[in-house]
Amino acid sequence: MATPTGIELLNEVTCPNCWQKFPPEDALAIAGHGDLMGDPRLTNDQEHLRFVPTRFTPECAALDEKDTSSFDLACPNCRLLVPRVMFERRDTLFLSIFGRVSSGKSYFLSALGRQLNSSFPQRFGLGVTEPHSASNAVIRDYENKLFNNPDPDALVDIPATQPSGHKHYQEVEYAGDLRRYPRPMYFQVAPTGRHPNAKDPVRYMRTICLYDNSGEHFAPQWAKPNRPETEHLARSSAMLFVFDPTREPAFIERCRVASSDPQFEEAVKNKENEPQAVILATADQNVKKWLGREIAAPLDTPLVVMVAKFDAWRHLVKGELPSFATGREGDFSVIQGFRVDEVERVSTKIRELLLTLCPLIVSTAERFSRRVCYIPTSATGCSPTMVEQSADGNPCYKFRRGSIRPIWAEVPLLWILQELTSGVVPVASVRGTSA
Ligand SMILES: Nc1nc2c(ncn2[C@@H]2O[C@H](COP(=O)(O)OP(=O)(O)O)[C@@H](O)[C@H]2O)c(=O)[nH]1
Ligand SMILES: [Mg+2]
Repeated sequence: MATPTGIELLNEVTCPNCWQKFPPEDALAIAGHGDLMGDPRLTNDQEHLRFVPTRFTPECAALDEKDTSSFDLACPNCRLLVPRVMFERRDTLFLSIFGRVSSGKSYFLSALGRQLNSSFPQRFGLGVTEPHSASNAVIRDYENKLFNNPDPDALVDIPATQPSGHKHYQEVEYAGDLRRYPRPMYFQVAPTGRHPNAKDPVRYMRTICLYDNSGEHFAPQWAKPNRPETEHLARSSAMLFVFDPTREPAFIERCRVASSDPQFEEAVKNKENEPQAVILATADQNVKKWLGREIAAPLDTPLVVMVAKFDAWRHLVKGELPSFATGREGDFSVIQGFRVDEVERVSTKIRELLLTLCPLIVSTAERFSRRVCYIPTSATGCSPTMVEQSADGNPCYKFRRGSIRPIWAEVPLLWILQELTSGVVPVASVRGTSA
């Protein structure tokens, strides 16, 4: 089916919230008029009313009962917003980020958002747009907090992700049963400028649908396979597990003296550092239950084990990380090539380190997926300072804005993109030149 604008539609749309499949003509419209607030099935009273559209503008926007036009559509099952890009005949990559509480997921997303707007276009000729910008409010807010304070001496932080609340989750009532869905974020990546495929951006464009989770939902007692908060993991095209060395006993032992990061000492005081392999193992079991697969058989879904907060444990791998792209630092006159071989060499090195310090992570990851890549990342490139103790007794960490410099924050996504697509990320040939 084609719309008047020539966009080809899917015969069947998959809702990125409840995963129900529906024909595009069954979509509900979301009212545009300010008086039509609240929908009987949604607990957030800031949501507009959903309705079956019967009248349209020439541009195909639905007209609500107050004659206000709106382009926003919703799923007929869960009534949550489904951005128009999800109706288009185009490959969507679903990516899920998970890991324990405080492992650094929100900081990582903030740094990733930053790199998508800088490193992607500058180095790889990849333009990144937000096809539904309201859905990306959380990541933009994170990015603003961490990077956009004009005072380099300002102390900045990102408040912890709440396991409930409308900012990160959306609630739907099903005959008295309340279900909570993580709010997806949407990006579109397409070749631009000097990218070798820039002449055909539509062919190579990919929509990325990204889920951030509050860590509680991956604790074994919570992550039941029928909880919608975690179901999206089973639907993912690739998964990112954030592993936090500052909460892992073997790393703490090696780093508490050598590293200036206060998180190691804090973890010693805390005493309750449950091995993070438990979260990974729970996710593994739940995903395979969802998919009806045998627990012993690894999936083909790529899994990135992101070993976070690299700035705090970098001495364990003796030195700097190599460049993950061809070309000179800061020289954006030519398209750079992503050095997969170099990233995979680093992955082998990190795997060896993990095998020595927490072998269970490696065995669990490799039972989960046959395509695992171990990638060190740092969202900030520097350690935080503890500025105060919050009311609940937890420390409050902040970073000096001018000292924040992400390390390898875009590498997990580049690796996933080159695993799942071709012609999108320019990949370096083995000799180190741009392809
Ligand atoms: N040293 C260091 N600390 C980090 C980094 N990223 C996050 N943190 C710290 O880890 C804590 C938890 O991060 P957050 O992203 O909120 O964790 P989440 O619960 O997984 O979303 C924060 O208080 C930060 O101080 C990093 O790249 N390096
Ligand atoms: Mg968070």
